[in-house]
Amino acid sequence: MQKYWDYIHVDYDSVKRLADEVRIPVVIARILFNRGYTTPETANSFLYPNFSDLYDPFLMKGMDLAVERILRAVHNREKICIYGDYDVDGVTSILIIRDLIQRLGGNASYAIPKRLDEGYGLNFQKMEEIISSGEVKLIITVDTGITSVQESKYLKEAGIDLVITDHHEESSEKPVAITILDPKQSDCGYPFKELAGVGVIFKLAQAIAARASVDLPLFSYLKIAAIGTIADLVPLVDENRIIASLGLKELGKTTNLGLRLLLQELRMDDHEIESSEISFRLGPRINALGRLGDVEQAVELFFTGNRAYAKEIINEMERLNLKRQKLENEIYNTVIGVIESNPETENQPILIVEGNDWHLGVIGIVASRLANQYYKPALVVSVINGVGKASGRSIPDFDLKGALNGESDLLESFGGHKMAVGFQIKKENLPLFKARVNERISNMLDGRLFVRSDKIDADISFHAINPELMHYLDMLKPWGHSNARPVFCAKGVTLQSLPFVLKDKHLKLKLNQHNRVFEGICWKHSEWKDSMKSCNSMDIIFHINRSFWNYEETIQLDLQDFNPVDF
Ligand SMILES: [Mn+2]
Repeated sequence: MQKYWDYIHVDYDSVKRLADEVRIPVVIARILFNRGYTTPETANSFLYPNFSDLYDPFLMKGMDLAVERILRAVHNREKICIYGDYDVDGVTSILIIRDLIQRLGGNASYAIPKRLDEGYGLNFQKMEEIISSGEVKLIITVDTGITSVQESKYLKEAGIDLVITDHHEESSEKPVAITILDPKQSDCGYPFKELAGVGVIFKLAQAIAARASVDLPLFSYLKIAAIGTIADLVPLVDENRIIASLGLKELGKTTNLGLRLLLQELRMDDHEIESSEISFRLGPRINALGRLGDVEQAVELFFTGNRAYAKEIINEMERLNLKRQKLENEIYNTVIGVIESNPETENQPILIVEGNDWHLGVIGIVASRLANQYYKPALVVSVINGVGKASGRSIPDFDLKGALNGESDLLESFGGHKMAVGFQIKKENLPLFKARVNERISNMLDGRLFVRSDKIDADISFHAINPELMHYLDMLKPWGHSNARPVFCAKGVTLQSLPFVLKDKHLKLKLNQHNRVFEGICWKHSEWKDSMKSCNSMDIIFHINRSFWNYEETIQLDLQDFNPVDF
């Protein structure tokens, strides 16, 4: 696949000045510069995330009313129902707000719609259940609700108050509610728009802590908020960086029984937790319950004091996560087979694949793997009883929702955002839909294809890779959306010994530059072996990682690409 090495160009004198003023190595200053932190003030607040740098929660539109209504409900002993989304962001939001209400002396039940049967947002069936119970006086939504206009009117008629907290984009009409907390509302002046749903709930907790007479464990909430924030893939900058960074530092020390057992099970309890462990280990296990099982168990895990029950839930998470992987791989491998036997798909600007009765809980993950593998937007359609249900994922800088807007006349339902979409389509409309989408995107791209580019932060010499550099790189963590692992380039590198293939797919090597040697790894690129062996030397681009083996820590270069140099 075609790939570009794309240097981020910065002015050397300005970088040097920043390095001197903040007292950091030039290469670190350069990375900060690349990410837009070009002044000592912004660089320092990035390097030292601080609780006191969090904004005043009352800057968020509607916060006063939300705090007042919740405290009144607790005071009057009204029954409260928390209504949350079925993903990690939703679950962690429920954990915080439910704990908070309990500490205030109130009583809150919670409800989560079923991902497959009920879908995203408030829904009439669940509202009906809550109304007919006859007890609930207040519903607080978390991570959802901003577009549930009809359902909100229904609740109002039934005499139930609604406080909406969400972080998704609003639609043309606002729901009817006591108040709406959502920094993405165009009339909300909150200084940071990119909070996760659980970030909004953390702001609500901060605000209630300021008004209530009960002490609230805001630092414990920060740990939970870090999980939801990282898992929801919001940009890890500004307030999200403070939440993720401070929360992760404390997470390993949690005293919550269920969480502690889960971290132990995942071997995440003996070191400072990395954001990637949340995205690839802890998050998927909570989501597995939402995709294939009963996500309410995830909430129960954090509230139970019963060790045996906690273990049972953790085992169920593990079982469903394995099942999820199996289903996902089956569909993925089928799709890869279809693509490889149709060479023309290589030249199409978007991948659209369909199959019968594919599990709806995993087609989104398959779409995201395809988008990454082929570096083009991918739509996976599962046809069930003549109706196609689709999930799509985009690649950076391409607005998939915008590109599909023009085809909505062919769709039965359609929602999403730039990076992810979901829709339903009648089976008979699929061929026309495919043809139109391909042509539309082709025209947008002027016949070219998407090209993956690796943005390189800085050139580095092997001699500059040392424990001091590692210390400063740690200060730039946690990595995530809008704060990617830095990519370095080293020139004229040679193989110290013959590379060997690991588990049939990875390549392990020893690399030498100016007589300094590092271990290197090429994940999923065992096919690089022959061309590496046959070149005199090469330029490489890589991440610098710590690697743990036998209680020993070494520095490992994680290769992203290489260019043979022959001279
Ligand atoms: Mn969310």
